[in-house]
Amino acid sequence: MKITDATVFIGGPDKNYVTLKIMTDEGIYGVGDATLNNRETLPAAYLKEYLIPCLIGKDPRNSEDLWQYFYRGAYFRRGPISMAAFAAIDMALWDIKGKVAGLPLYQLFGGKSREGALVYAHATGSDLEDLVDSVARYKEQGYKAIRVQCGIPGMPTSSYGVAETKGDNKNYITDFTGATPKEEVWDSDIYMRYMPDALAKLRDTFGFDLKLLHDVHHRLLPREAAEFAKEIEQYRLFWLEDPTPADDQDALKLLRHHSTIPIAIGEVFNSIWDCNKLIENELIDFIRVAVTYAGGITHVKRIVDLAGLHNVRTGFHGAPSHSPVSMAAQAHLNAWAPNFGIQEYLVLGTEECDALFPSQHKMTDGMFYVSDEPGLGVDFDETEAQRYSYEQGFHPVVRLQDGTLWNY
Ligand code: CS2
Ligand code: MG
Repeated sequence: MKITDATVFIGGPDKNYVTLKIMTDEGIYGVGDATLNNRETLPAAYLKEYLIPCLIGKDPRNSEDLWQYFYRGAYFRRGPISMAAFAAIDMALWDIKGKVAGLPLYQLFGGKSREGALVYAHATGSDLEDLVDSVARYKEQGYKAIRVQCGIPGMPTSSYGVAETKGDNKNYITDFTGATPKEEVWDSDIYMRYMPDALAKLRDTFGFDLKLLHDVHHRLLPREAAEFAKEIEQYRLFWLEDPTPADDQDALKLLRHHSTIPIAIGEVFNSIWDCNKLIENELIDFIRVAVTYAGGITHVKRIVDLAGLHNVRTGFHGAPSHSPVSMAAQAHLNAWAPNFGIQEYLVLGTEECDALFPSQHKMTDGMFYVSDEPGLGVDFDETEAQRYSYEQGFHPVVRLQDGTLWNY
């Protein structure tokens, strides 16, 4: 079996999905995702200019050797752009492998460890009252786990993950179109003084059966993160996410001494080397890598297996920027992983999205049920794709009140 061609397309309904399609001489094709949010053209160029020419003529079933060929052959290793490009190839090769075998990918990983995978939605509110309404709506829809992000009184601009206007209950969209980044102002002290009472109000309103998650989004210093984690431990969050940047994998040691709150980190990581110390020292409870950002199924399976040795569960990233192709890959891993935790799931199922990426995967009542179609179980409609084109966007840039550049 040989690879004969491959194409890359950027675009989608309100999204710049980067979709790779690899064709073979037996008529079987595979799809992969290289959507690196707000930098989409870069993995697309890497694929078109460097990687696809090397794929032609190769046997698509040798996905491990091809992963090593691109990772070691790149010389300059790791980084989000190259790992997203490798990820797309890897997902497409696994898709082909599943189609050749006539099996859904979870069967090739070792079969199902569960029927449904728990997912969580993003509740958001410009103020606490708005957030309570948003949580109530998701609870009504059957979600058992909900992330809560709240507008903070006195914060100079809107905080992370917060609807700009009251009652704006669309899923928090992280794509910011525009020629340059929007600038936001952050104050950790204002946040740290307000959020504990907001979480207390949510527990008073919804009780403790509802799984609540909260994303600090890298905003606190390690010491602040330890103080904050200690203060909110009583509200029994399912997890506290990205309390402090983890470029320094030792940054969480202080927090772990002061709080038993479950910690989730990893969505910005792109290789096992970004998180192996966090996992081996059990400084986290959930690893948040995304199949697209972290080198594909082949590499993320390694991370999941390492995590499984150290009581760390999966909590794959699944923000609105994630393509149904990457979410399908994660769905198969979620069905298989013995140390599955939870899947972030922003309602992807719009009519346009389903038309562009037809699949039998189902999300209902806060649980995700993986498709039994061979391979990834998701397709890519090239005719439908002609409706879309790329629109540049940027993540916001964040500054402290004194102008210091801070973490978005
Ligand atoms: C967030 C993301 O979903 C999350 O946990 O951290 O939405 C993040 O803001 C975006 O993926 C950034 O592109
Ligand atoms: Mg996050």
